[in-house]
Amino acid sequence: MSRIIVVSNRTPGKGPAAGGLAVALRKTLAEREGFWFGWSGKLVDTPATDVRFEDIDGLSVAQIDLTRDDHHAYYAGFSNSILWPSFHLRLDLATIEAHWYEGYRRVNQQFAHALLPLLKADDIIWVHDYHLIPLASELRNLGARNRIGFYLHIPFPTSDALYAIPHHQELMRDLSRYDLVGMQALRDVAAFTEFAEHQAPATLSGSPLQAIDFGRTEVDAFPIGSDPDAFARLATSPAANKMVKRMELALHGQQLILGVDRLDYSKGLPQRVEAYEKLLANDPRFRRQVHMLQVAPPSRDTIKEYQATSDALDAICGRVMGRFAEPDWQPLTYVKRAYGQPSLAGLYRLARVGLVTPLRDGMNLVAHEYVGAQDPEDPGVLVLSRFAGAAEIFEDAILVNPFDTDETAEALRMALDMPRDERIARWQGLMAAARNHNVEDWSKSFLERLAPASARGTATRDILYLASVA
Ligand code: ADQ
Repeated sequence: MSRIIVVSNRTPGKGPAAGGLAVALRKTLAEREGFWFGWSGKLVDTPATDVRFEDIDGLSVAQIDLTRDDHHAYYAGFSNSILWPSFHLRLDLATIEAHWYEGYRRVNQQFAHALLPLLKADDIIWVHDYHLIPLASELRNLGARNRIGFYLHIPFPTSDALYAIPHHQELMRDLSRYDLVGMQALRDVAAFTEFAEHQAPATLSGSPLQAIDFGRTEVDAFPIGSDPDAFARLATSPAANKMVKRMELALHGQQLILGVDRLDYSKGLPQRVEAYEKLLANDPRFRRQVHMLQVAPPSRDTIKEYQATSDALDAICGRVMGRFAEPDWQPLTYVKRAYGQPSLAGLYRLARVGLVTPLRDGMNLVAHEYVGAQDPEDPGVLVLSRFAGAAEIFEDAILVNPFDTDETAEALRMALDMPRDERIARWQGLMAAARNHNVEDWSKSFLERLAPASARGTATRDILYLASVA
């Protein structure tokens, strides 16, 4: 059987804190052989292509170092100040510095040069996420003929947002050099298709036309998930119980509304707290009866837009405290740090409402984890943004428009007032959906589709899109 080579910006670290994705891919690599390739986390002064292999808890990991300047242009620059905001439809938060593209390209070239000598002819390569869109092109330019797949963990943008990205046509051409492109949701595949169709030569004039040929590229939705049964077990583990006991003491019987996110503007955190403020303002019976806990560890905090989101969240949490807190009651707790999975599982299980309201999200694994951790006899309610990929899967959640804080406040009221029978019925639907989309099946189905046609016994679907290159 072919080896699997997983490539991502960072390789998994030591210790048990790995998320579902790392656990599932570790398992795949253990069954199939292969290694995980990525940046070591180390910054150096001169570019290097030498690769260090390391065994990390039984996983074979190959790492390279990057120069400080390249890393800045590639990671904080092109990836997270241009691609991330544009793909999340936040062009207002994008910073466009043309030279970052060169650093982005250079790092992808460096990855390709370092990876190529490690490859066997029949290795299957699985590249992850927006940092590495050009990797297949760079490998193919060096002569690699392997099957190469790409998985986009974040949403695919609408055509308008894509047009705003410098070098977007090169990026689309880069996508066409993969054999398989996987996206989170059907809406992402539809956005990709729309871009490809709008790029038809007939719609443009006055520029030299050149086709981007997607004839050898399959594009499909492969919604990622978690391991909901593992979360169910974790939620009743001693470590989770410890957290539950701590929180129960603090709650004094109040119902818990829980948010768990990286501190990122895509997660809709200020809007979420505003919705909670409206709940308390509109319906005074909830005061002293509910408590909101928002866990949001800082991420990418060297980027100024992230600092601004953090400031906005500080301000609105302060406003809600000032407006509703009493000497002996606080309406909310805001914790800016990460917790281990057992503690999170305990919090999920305790929460009457899982409030997952990103403005836009590829999938959102917190929604999956919340569902997995519930008590089947007395489950909580998932309030979910309709702009998360998870909304395509979780029909039994209360779906909201996170920009409409009145609607979210009303969803909170419904969730808090929901009778147990309805909570159980909804949760059963949610848990079935979470199991149907578990992360292990996700990994298997992507790799099955990426296997050579001879190994699958099916012919590659033919898709041909024409596009123009100005
Ligand atoms: P993220 O944007 O990071 O992932 P998400 O899917 O919610 O978002 O995954 C977050 C993971 O981090 C979860 O496993 C969660 O438990 C963990 N996490 C979040 N807050 C935490 C905290 N305070 N402490 C500890 N752990 C915390 C990107 C895309 C998503 C997509 C995933 C996977 O943006 O849309 O679902 O990749 O493809």
